[in-house]
Amino acid sequence: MLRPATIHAFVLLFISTVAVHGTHASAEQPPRVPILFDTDIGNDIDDVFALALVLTSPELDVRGITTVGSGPQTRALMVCRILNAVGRHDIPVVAGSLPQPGAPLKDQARYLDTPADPVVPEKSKPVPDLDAVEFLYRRFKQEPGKLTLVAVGPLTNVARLISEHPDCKAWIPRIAIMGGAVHVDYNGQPKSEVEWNLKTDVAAARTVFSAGIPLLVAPLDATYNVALESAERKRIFDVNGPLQRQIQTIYRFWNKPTPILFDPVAIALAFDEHFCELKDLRLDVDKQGRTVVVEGKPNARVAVSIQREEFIRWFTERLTKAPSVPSPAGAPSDPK
Ligand SMILES: [Ca+2]
Repeated sequence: MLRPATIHAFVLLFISTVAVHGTHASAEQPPRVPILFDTDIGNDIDDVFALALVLTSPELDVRGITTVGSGPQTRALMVCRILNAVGRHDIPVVAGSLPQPGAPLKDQARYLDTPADPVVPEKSKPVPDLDAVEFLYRRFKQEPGKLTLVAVGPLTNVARLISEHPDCKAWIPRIAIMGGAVHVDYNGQPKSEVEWNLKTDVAAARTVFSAGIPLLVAPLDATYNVALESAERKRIFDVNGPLQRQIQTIYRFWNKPTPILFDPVAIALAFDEHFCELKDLRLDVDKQGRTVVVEGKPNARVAVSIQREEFIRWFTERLTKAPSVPSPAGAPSDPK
């Protein structure tokens, strides 16, 4: 039988061991990358997978999500519906203001008509009386030099931010973009191609690429081949957690078989470049929306290829996880 003094000593040892290991563990974790995420969720399916990657990546601290493209309010409702299902009500969602270019929303918006996941009450709503540009401006002003903007749709909101608030250029350390095509087309062939995001708002793309803000670009060169085949889709959907159920529901409305994970590559690049080969290039956007390599000081860190198998394996593994917990140091409680 242990004497009380011995038990006391064991308790003290246990507490000090936990404290030391706890401190040690947190000291080893690299700081998370704070991002603002601008998405045209609702047309192609890859935005849904990109949002899922955001939510399952503990390396990221998402401070807000904005929507771009036609029907921005509907797109914001889709984002909120996904956040509701996974309990991430801490993330502000703000719709872009009209007019917005781009293809109208069709089948995927029917996701909003499906019954909500019954275990989670509806809480997340788009922030009222605020548009994406004003929200982004306020966020960058609050934390100058700190926030990476990840843009995976047409660059309409980003260009408006830069044009309407040129002072914010100094506060944006970098913009990660899915867009453009440097050396290949959608089939990976060495052919000139106008990529969809840039084509949808060429003027906006020209504004952003000439703004002088450092760019991190995932063009077709590093994305055209990242197909999520049936075996990987099954692995993700079979998890059947709240997040995976949302993805699967929207995927069914998409009505096509094989997603190409264009946008998730830009998300991954924001915190881990090792899947891609990167080159520092000077990219211009011509009047047709083509990305052209020109002489001069590089304005973009460009992913020119990707280790497809490794990326798909990593991505699939990650999407079988539950979403990350909300950040205690995350978005301020006042969404505006
Ligand atoms: Ca997109």
